[in-house]
Amino acid sequence: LMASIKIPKISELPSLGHPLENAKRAAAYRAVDENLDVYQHRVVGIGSGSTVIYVAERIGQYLRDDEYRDYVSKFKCVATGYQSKQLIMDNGLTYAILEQYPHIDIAFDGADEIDCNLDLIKGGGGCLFQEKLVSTSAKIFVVVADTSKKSPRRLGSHWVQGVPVEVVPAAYTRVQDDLLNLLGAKTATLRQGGKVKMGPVVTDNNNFILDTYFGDIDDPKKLHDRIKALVGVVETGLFINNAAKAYLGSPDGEVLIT
Ligand code: ABF
Repeated sequence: LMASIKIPKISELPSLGHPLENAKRAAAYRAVDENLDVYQHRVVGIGSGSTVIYVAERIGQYLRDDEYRDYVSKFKCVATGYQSKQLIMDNGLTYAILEQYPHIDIAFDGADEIDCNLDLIKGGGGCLFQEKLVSTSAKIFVVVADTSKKSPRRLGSHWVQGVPVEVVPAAYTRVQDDLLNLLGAKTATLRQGGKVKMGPVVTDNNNFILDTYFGDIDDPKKLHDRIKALVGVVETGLFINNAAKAYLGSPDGEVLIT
C-alpha cells in the first residue's frame, strides 16, 4: 500500500481571501517546510501572534501525514503563553513545559519589527518574556512574518508603539521614571485594557507592560542592557543576536528569506 500524502503543496493552496493572511501563511509554511527536520527534531518551540497560527497548522498537517506521523507524534511542543498552548493543542500536537524540556531543537515565532541584522522588536502581544525564554533556549530560532515587519531604517523606526518592557507591578512607576529620566525614553506608557478604565494589561506572568518609545535605536544591544539593568524590569522586547533566519511573506505568496 502506498503511503497517503496529505500535506498540501504551498503552490496549490486556496487563497485565504485576505492578502495579509496569504502573506503570513506563505512565510510560516515555507519556514516549517525548510527548517523543521521531522526525523531529527524532538522539541519544538511554538511562539505567539497571528503568523505562528500557520506554523502550528503546518506542523499539524505533517502529523496527519502517513509518512511523518510516527515522528511528529513524538514531538514535544513548548509554548510561549496561553495562546500558544491553545495552538499546540488545537493542532493535535503534544504540549510540554520548558521546565522539563529546556533544550529546544527549533523554535518559530513572529515579530513586530525586524532589522537587517535580524535583531527584533517583539512583545506587541504581551508575551515577550516567555518568547525570549523559548527563543534563547532553542538551537535554531526562525522568525515568521509578513514583509511589512521589515524595519525601514534602524530598529525602532517602524513600530510607533516602540519597545515593550515587562515590569514587576510594584515597580512600574519607578521603572517608568527611570526610563524617561535616566534612559531618555520619549514615552513609557503603561499598557491598559481596551479602555483606560479597564486597568493595566496583566501578562501571563502576572506582570505589567510599559510601552516605550525611543525613536530610531542606534545600538539595540546597549539599549536592551540598560533597560534590563533597571530594578523591576523582567525583560525587554529587544531580541538581539538570537534569530537564525527570517521568512517574510508577501500577499502573492513570494517569501523573502534573510
Ligand atoms: C508575537 O506576536 C510577538 O512578539 C509579536 O508582538 C507578535 C507578532 O504577531 P503577528 O504575527 O500577529 O504580527 O510574535
